Amino acid sequence: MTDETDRKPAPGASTNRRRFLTGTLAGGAAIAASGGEAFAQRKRKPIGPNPDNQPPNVPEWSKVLGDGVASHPYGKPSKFEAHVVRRDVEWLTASRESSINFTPLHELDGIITPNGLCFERHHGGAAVVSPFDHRLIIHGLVDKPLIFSMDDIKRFPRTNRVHFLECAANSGMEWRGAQLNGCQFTHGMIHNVMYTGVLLKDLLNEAGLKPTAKWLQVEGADSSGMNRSLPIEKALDDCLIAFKMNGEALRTEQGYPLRLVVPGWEGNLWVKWIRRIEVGDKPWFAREETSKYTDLMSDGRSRRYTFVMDAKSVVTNPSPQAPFTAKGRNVLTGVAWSGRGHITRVDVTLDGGRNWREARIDGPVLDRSMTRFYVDFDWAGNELLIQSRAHDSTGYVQPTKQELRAVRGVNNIYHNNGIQTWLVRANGETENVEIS
Ligand SMILES: Nc1nc2c(c(=O)[nH]1)N[C@H]1C(S)=C(S)[C@@H](COP(=O)(O)O)O[C@H]1N2
Ligand SMILES: [Mo]
Repeated sequence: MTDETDRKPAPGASTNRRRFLTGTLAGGAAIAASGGEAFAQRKRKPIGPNPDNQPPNVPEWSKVLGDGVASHPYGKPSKFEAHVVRRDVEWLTASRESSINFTPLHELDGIITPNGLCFERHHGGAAVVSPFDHRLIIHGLVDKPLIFSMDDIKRFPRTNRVHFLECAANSGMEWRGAQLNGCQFTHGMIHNVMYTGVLLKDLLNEAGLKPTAKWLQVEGADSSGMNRSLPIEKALDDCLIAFKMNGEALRTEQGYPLRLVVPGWEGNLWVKWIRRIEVGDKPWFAREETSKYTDLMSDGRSRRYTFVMDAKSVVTNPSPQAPFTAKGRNVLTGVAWSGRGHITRVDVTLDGGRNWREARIDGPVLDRSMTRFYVDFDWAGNELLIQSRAHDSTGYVQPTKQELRAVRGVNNIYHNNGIQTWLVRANGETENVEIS
């Protein structure tokens, strides 16, 4: 078996990461300006109302036959939903291949992210991998090294799990203050999907772990390799090797034909296009380009092993990209999640934290999954300062940004789970702000 650990990371991979950091922290003014422009464009709906199609008239679509069943072998969203797309921010990273786009959270409801709208994070672009030639190799501290084809993997017992995947850098641009005007950009490095796959534990047991096995090095088949170190306890606990998302094959962008699912842990460990697992007795951090996934503290020390994503929430509507359009009856909604368990409660304030009320949770409440909440209320047209605060099954309560900064400083971009504030103006216009 060939050992390919000496493969080079994608050209410029580490410099891109550095630029991501400086671009973020230095470019505050530019960020706010371009965010506003993009916001104005998004507000213009591509297709508007037409009174000829409204009562008492007979609308045009009632006068003609619709498309036949052979017209759309694979269905797409209605043309009226063309604005519901992943979006990226051009200045954020130096290249399109080592980059990121964002889930349009403000356009979604329930808890499942549709496959075509799941944010993408690549370090070497999205690899197009043939399932006929793809193999998963398990070697290192095992009794017998194994090579699995896709068919081999699909013969193991399957399991279905709904989990969120959040990039550790989600909300990272907001560490120093409110920056981006829209929850798509402040919180959109997350998706929530039902995975079908097999337990990683079953594949490891098939190879037979040696008693000295402590860490896995996991590698993807894309040009970045995305080598990550995973402790054996987590691998044997609940990790999946998944081949389906929301019932259908993984999308190319999400790692087709095979990805690692690491419930509750930061996104960079969820290796896509997974091709190799080397079992070892120590972590490979020193060799990892992405070992910079550590949290730099104000005193220059860094937090490491910050694998778990703490409880977090965001109000998706209203938000800068989805303002209230009328006074009176309105639906406020959002999502909450925790990498340590399930969401037990979400509080919402409309007046910047003076009064809190418990939001109504609706839909499935699952372990390490997004949970949907609502507040149904009458808006008098007054200014609002909206926040949400998540509680999880460990008793943890989502902190304010001030509380986070007091502990971690501001020289950081990872693991920002602080409470988000939206300012709703009397005309409905909604802005990303911070209050102290
Ligand atoms: N092979 C490979 N796996 C990868 C990456 C990558 O670039 N290559 N990016 C990681 C990071 S940093 C994140 S946040 C998630 C993003 O998963 P998504 O693209 O499905 O949203 O994939 C992870 N797995
Ligand atoms: Mo990430």
